[in-house]
This record gives sequence, structure tokens and C-alpha cells, in this order.
Amino acid sequence: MKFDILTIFPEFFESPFSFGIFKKALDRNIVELSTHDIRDYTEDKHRTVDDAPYGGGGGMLMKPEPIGRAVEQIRQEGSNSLVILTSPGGELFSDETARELAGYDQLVIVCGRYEGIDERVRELYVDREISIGDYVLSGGEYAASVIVDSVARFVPGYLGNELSPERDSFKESLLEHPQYTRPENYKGLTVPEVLLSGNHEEIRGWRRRESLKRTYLERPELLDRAGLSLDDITAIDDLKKSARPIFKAYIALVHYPVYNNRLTIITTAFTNLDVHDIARAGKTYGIEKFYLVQPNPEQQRLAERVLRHWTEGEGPALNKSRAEALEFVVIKDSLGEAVKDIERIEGKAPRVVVTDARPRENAIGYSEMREKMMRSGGDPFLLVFGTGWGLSEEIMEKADYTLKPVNGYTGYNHLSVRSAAAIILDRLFSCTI
Ligand code: 4GY
Repeated sequence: MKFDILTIFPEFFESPFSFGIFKKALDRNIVELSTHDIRDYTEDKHRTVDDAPYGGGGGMLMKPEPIGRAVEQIRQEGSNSLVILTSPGGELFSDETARELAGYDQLVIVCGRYEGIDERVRELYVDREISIGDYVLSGGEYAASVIVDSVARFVPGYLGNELSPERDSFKESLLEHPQYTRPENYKGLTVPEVLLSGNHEEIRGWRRRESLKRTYLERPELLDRAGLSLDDITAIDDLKKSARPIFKAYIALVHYPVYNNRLTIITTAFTNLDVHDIARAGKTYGIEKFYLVQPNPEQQRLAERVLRHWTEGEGPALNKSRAEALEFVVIKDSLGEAVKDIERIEGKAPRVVVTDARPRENAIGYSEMREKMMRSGGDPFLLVFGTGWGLSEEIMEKADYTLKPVNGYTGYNHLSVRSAAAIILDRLFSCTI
């Protein structure tokens, strides 16, 4: 495997590749690395590599001609080569990309500097644009060295015989289990007994379970891609009983104040299906309590009778899990009463999150909201769903966050509140094993 790096700072690469395993692989001719100074491919007296952007706006861009000339000379036509541009706008680099890139005989890596490169270099020369993460570096050189190092690990022979890149994280989409070396007791912390037991079968089982536990607690989204055995799934089911990411979320279904189709404020009627389905979804996703906000006394009585049917008398015997779901439904006169109830339970007012089927300015996206909830350290949130034609402005205004509407790639958007609630709960609290 040959790495050719195009840069205006070739010296950058002197030190990173002159140590350890990479250096050894260079000496053994497993990998080759050459840096090329883009200035050497200029044709003017000042060896100019940058110029101002058309349309103004300040900053400088990398000129196309020197890069084009360099690529044309360096790229080995006909061989199995690929031209890569490192840029924050590229596809996100991963273990999988590294594995794939290791299949080429030559990687030509163009390091962007200044404000970026002329678009025509992309069009004419770049096969793949790769980003190493969502942040901006002062130059593509940092990214290029990350790519070179991680790709090299997948080049046959790079790690020697005894080590395999497959052994490490990410191939299986699981984090590494904890590791210990001597001393057995360090500052009062001792090595887990099983690792001293010499029982390799048990050690293997312990390591696997610890890997699963770390992944489940620290990077649960990785489990989505992990190849799990039934034993693994059972181990994770056990974990679910003892620990979950810390979040405290409550939901409310508001029947007043909401709009009707002419945007006047009304009270809507109790809907059996909505209450049952949202309760069961809420229970599934770890919601603490489900408030039915309904000020109408007759409607309250009706809702209570339905809930009692399942939670008292014969109900629980007929359907235990449905009873469990409906037991956490509480009727309140107003959203304010629900907030007070949470304050009483948690000793802290919840942050209120509202939902709306109509687009609004400053609405927050689902990944951002999920991160906020998962990283709140246990501070409570109240997720509010409207009925009718949506929550009144009075409620929307007072909320801490407004979620974006649930959408597909069509212009059509007419979900029932129970569908929207299920989708939103899944986006915020799903555990994908
Ligand atoms: N992130 N992943 C990255 C980067 C520096 C301005 C274009 C990244 O790959 N490269 O931040 N590169 C920028 C600096 C010009 C390259």
C-alpha cells in the first residue's frame, strides 16, 4: 500500500510516521508513504498555491492548477488507486471506511488548507471526500494522518502475526471490556477475581458481558449494528433490569387548551384508543407518568371509569401489562397541575417540551433533544402532546423547547396523536439492540 500526501506543509508528516508500528511497517515495506509539496507543482515565480474567491467574502482558496498537476503526476493510472480529499464536508470516516480503503494499492490524499479548495478540483480529481469528524481543523493534514494510520492497520502484515485488527473495537460494534495489568492492588482498587482465576471460559464470558455493559451504558447506538448472539441479548435484557441511561421523562396529553379547525380554543373529548396506545408506548419507553390533562368533570369521570376497568376488579387478571400501563395514567385539571405533581415527586420543576404538527421557528431536532434528555443527569422533562388542531399558543409560549414536527419525505402530514407520540418516544428513548 502506497500513501501519497499532497500538502503545502510536508514537514507536518515527518514525526507522526517515524515511530512505533507505523515506522516498522515502513521499514518492512508493508506500507510506503510519500509527501508532495503542492508548491512544487506551481509554475509562477512566487510558487502561488492560493487565490481570492470569486464573489468575494474574504479568505483564500487553494488554486486548482497546482493540485491538478500534482494529482496527474502522482496518481498511478491503471493501478488500483483512489484520490481522497480531507474536508469537514465529506462522508464521515469510520472503521468500515478504513477497512475498505486498505483494499487499494495507492491512496492519494489531498490536504485542504485556507478556506478550502476550488470546486473544480473536486469535480475533476477527487474520488472520495472524507471527514474525520464534525469539527474544523486548521488543515487537512491532521485528518490525513488519522486516515493513513487507521487504514494502515488493515493492510495485511502491518500488525505482525500475533495481532489482528479484527480483535479491536468496532468490528463487532462493541466497546472494549476493562483491562488490568500488575499490580493486583492499585490504590485500594483490585483486579476482578475472575481474571485471576485462570478459568478461560469464565474469563471470556466476563469480558463479553463487560463489553456489552460498557456499550449499553456509554454508546447504546452502537448496539444497533452489533452482531449479537441470543446469549448477548439475554445479557442485555438483564442489564436493562438493573441499569439504563439516566433520564426522567413524563408525558402529558392535553385536551385543554387546544385549537379546533378554526383556531378557537376548545376542550376535546377523551379518546380511548389514544390513551391506551400512548400509555403502552410510554411504559415501553421508560416514561415515569402519563398525565391526561382534562378539566371537564364529565370527561374526567369517563376517563376514570375506563382506566378503572383495566386497573381494578377483573382488569389486571385479564391483561396484566395493559393494567400496568394504565396504572401510570393520572388525570389532571391543567398542565400546571401536572408540572406541580412532577415538582412534588422530583423536588424540581420539569423542563417542558412541546410538540406541534406545524413547522415553527427555533424548533429543536430529535438528536439534539435526545442528547439533552440523556445527559440531563436525571433532571425531569415533561413532553406535551396536543389534541384537536394542536396546543394553544399560551402553552407553546411557556415551553422550554419545541420539537420539530414528525415528517416524512412527502408533503402529507396528518398523523394521529398516538402515532406521533409513539414515533417521538422512539426517536428520543429507543434502545436499538
Ligand atoms: N474535520 N475532517 C477536516 C478539517 C480542515 C479549511 C478545508 C475534518 O477532515 N478534514 O477540518 N479540515 C479544513 C480547513 C479548509 C479543510
